[in-house]
Formats: sequence, structure tokens, C-alpha cells
Amino acid sequence: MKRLIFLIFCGIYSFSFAQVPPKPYGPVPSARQLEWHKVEMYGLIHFTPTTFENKEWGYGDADPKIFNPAQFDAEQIVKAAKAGGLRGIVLVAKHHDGFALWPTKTTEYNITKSPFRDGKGDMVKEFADAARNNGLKFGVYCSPWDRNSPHYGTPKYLEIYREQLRELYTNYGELFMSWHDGANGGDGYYGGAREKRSIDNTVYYDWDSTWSITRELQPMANIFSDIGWDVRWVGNEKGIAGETHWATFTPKPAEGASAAVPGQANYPESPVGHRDGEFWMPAECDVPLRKGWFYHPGEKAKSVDELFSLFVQSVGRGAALDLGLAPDTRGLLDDGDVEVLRAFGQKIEETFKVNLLRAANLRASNVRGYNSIYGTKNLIDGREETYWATDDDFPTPYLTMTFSRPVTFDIFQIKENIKFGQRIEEFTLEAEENGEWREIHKGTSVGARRIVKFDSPVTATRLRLKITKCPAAVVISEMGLYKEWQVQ
Ligand code: FUL
Ligand code: CA
Repeated sequence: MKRLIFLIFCGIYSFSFAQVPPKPYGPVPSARQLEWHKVEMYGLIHFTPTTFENKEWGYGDADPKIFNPAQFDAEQIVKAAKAGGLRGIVLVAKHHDGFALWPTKTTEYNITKSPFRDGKGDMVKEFADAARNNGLKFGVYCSPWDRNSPHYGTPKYLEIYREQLRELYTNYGELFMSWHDGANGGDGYYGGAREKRSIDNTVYYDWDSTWSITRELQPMANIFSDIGWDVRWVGNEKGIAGETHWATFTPKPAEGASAAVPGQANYPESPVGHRDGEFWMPAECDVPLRKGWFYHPGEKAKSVDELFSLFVQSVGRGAALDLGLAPDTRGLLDDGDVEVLRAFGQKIEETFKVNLLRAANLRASNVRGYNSIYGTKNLIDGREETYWATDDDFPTPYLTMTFSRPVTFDIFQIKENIKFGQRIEEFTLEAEENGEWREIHKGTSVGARRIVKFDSPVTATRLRLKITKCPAAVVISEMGLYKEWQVQ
């Protein structure tokens, strides 16, 4: 009898032990960052009087009357973004020229002084509504640097800036991002002074207090800045993250600077991040669809293949792609831009439609607690929340994928379950050739999504993934093999 009780006890003990999920490793994403990761690709819209001046940085002296986009249609722009596979848009509600696209109480230099909708327009609202109507998330960019304000550089301007944020945070529904650029100080109109104003950006904006307004009024808005907070700048405007990309990062003051603040940080380290970083602060890779952030008649959109390559080098490295969209003076996206977005969206959709790995038999060298709830079938069920996990003392497993007939692919994809942190440090992919394993790829960080793009298609009947360096149990949500779709 005693023996039986003992056995039952052991059974219950091992059963419950086997149910224990892995412990998180290192910093993990917050609820708001997890939502941001799901967006993956979004657009950044620049459209102010600067568009009508054919400039990249307005000086702050443009007559509001030039802002007259007679055919403006937020639906056209947002629909084009959606067709491009973008799941959100961030509107530049105020750029460095200081012109507010909404009827703000904080400055006269705003949309009500323009002919747009006879001075009764609110472009932030039109974009916010169009985004929501089309199922896209909405965010705002309000430039801290303001080349129009006579108060720029004084404490009064900081009050104005914070009030602008408050207006944007209270009148346009839930925001998924609050975007803060690092450009601040320099020459400008400044209410007619036409001079150079320098501020000490380590103290002037008092970001801790400024961003407490964001937290209070928009708790789900991810704060983007050069040095992170929720999302860090990738350190270039090419749309490319490091080949190795750690979502973890520790902002440090740039050489010679006293504090890590927007405009002064350790940018050379931003593309890769820090393996032992203190915070979860994944990179956003921003890049304009055309050459400039604003529309210029002589420029044209990048090609579908260029965009796909940027997608692989940003989203495919666990970061996000923020693609600049520039409406023209009509207030519409150029036909060429619309077409390229459509074709890009189609390419992504078609490429990732069929996961060829679903046809494989998957065998792992270890499954956590021998428990099928952590089994390899979770890798191909199309659900992010289910995962293959190993035992804590088995962080370098391998996984064999066997097909009944040869499979041809040129994309291999892995997604870690980032709720448990970023874990994998090195892996290899091998293909069996004449009974021997041949390494076809050696990779590093995985994180939210790792897309490995092969230069030419690979055909194999057996493949093997080896996790060769990982500090804790492996937790992988999804894996896949795909064939890059080409425009027919
Ligand atoms: C930068 C700005 O200076 C550019 O004009 C543009 O808005 C880009 C997205 O961010 O900091
Ligand atoms: Ca899954």
C-alpha cells in the first residue's frame, strides 16, 4: 500500500513538473511591446507645407496658405499602405517646420490657417479615422524641434510641446506609437527672429517627465526615440538591422556626452543591440519608400525587390520596418507608389502563404518533460502562442525534418516565443546529401522572427536544425520553409 501511495505521488509529481513552462530569460517585452511586435511593418507619413515647398526640412516660415491639397484623401493613402502589408501608420502631426496638422490651441501655425477644408480641417482625425476604418493601428510623430515657434529654446516652449502631446493623446483614440525624432536645435524662423538656437538636449526636454504624460494618457503607445524607451532607432535610415539583432539594449551616452538622450547616444551599437542589454528595446528600421521623407517630383519609389530585401533585413531579423510614405501636393500617393506597395504586399502574402514544413515529420532530440504540450507539432500549427520547448538542462537540441519527397525552398524561418525573452544565440541548418549532413546556413540571434533567405533554391528530403548556443531551454513558436514568390 505504502509503495502504491509512493508511486502515485511520484506520478503526480513528475506530471506536474512536466507541465512547468520554461522560465523567462533576461528582459522580456511589455504588453505594449508585444502588440508592437505584431505590427511588424508600418508607414510614416510626412505631409506639411514642406511638401509644397519641395524641401526636406521646412524653415518654419512657409505661408500656411500654400498648404492646399485639393484632392486629399486619407483613405487612398491608408488603403495603399494596407495593400503593402503595413499594419499601422504613424502620422507626422508636426514636423520641424512647426506646422500642426490639427486645430491645436497651442499655436496659430496650424491647419485652420490653411485653405484645406476652408480652415475647418483636421488631418490627424482624417488619418486616424481612415486607419481605424481599414483595421490599421495609428500613431503620431510630433517633432520636439519647432522652427516656427518664437518660444523655442525657452521653458515656455516645453509647456507648449507637452500640451501638443496632450491634445494628440486625448483626441484621436488609442495610439500604438508616439514617435520622437532626435533632430533638435539649429537655425529657423522662430517667430521672425531668423536665428540659430541651440538647446542642451540632455536637459531641455526633460524626457522622463515628458514621457510620463505619454504613459498616463496613452499607456499602449510605444515610445520611439533614438535611444529607445520602448523601441530604439536602428541607427541608420536605410531600413536595415544588424545581421545579428538583439532586442535587448542599454542606452549609453555617446562619447563625450553626459547622458543618453535623443540626439546623443551610442548609435554604432544600435543595429546589433546588446546581448546582455538591460531593457527590451527592439529596433525600428526607418526608411523612406522614395528617396526623401517628403515628396519630390523627380524621385521615385524603390522597387518591389528592394523592398523585399529590406523586409528580410529588418522584420526578418526580429526588428520592425517603418516605411516612409510621402503624399504629393494633390494630397494623394503617386500612382507608382501605390502600385509598388500593392505588388510588395502581394509578394509577402504569396511568399508566406504555404509553409512547406507542414508536410514534414519533425523529430526533436528533446521535448520538455516528454510532454506533448511542448512538442514539435507546435512549430507548424500557425499559432504564435504554442511552442516547442526543451528541458532546462537541454538548451542545444536538434530537430530533424523528414519529407516523403524532396522539397524546394529558398526561405527558412524561425520565431522564438519572445514572451520568454530572446534566447537562441547560434544555430545551424543542415541538409542531408548522399547520407551526409551538409551545413547550408549558420545563424545567430532569432527573436521575434528570423528569415534566412538563400541566394538560390535548396532541394532536400531531410533537414536538420541544430541550436548550437543558447543559455536556457529553447522556446520556439513557429518554423517554416517557403519559396520566394515572383511577380508572374
Ligand atoms: C528625422 C527627421 O529629421 C527627418 O526629417 C524625418 O522626419 C525622419 C523620419 O526623422 O529625425
Ligand atoms: Ca506554434
